[in-house]
Amino acid sequence: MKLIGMLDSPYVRRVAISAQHLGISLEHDPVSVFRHFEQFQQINPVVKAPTLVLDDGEVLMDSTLIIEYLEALAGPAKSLVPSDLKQRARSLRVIGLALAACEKSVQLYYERNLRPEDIQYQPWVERVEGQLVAAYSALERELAKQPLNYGTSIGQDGITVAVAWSFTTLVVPDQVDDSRFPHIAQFTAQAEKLEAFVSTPIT
Ligand SMILES: N[C@@H](CCC(=O)N[C@@H](CS)C(=O)NCC(=O)O)C(=O)O
Repeated sequence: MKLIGMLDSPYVRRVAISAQHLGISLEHDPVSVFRHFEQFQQINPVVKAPTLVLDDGEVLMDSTLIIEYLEALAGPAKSLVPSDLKQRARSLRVIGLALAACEKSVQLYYERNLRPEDIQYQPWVERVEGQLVAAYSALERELAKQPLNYGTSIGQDGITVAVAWSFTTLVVPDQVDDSRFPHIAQFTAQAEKLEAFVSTPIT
């Protein structure tokens, strides 16, 4: 199976790290949705990263759906999401907040880097900035309430939180700082030392 997309995408990176923790080996092809648009189009006409090309040629997209497929392939014993319903709901909430933070960071990055300055719309920018801070504030409260599993027992919640924070601090560093979100920052610093993170560098 081939994972298409650059590791500076938090969505591609969470798939690559999750695959390692699920014990699944993926070939990685770092095709950029911007610099290699036409090459990407040949693989997936929608040009969305991540794209996963299965061995039989089937093409999947969207990180959450790809991870769902990889989870099914790995089997329930290796799952990165708890089976206990209460813990599962908590994990899904954390993942949802982290994915929202990724989405808002991507929107701000695109606004700043793709849209010409003279047609940027400040009320929209402020709305997105507010949503980004809201997502990280809620995550910070979640982590303060109950720490995330770490090390070999890191789950999909921990993977997605760490990937999101590393991405936001890389692309829109002015929006967040460690002192305001200490639990997230400390957790990410630890997670980034894990083998699957180190071997899947963001840049
Ligand atoms: N919800 C999707 C979001 C994927 C996404 O937006 N990826 C970006 C790269 S970070 C992309 O494909 N951008 C190109 C575009 O949307 O045209 C997921 O979880 O995979």
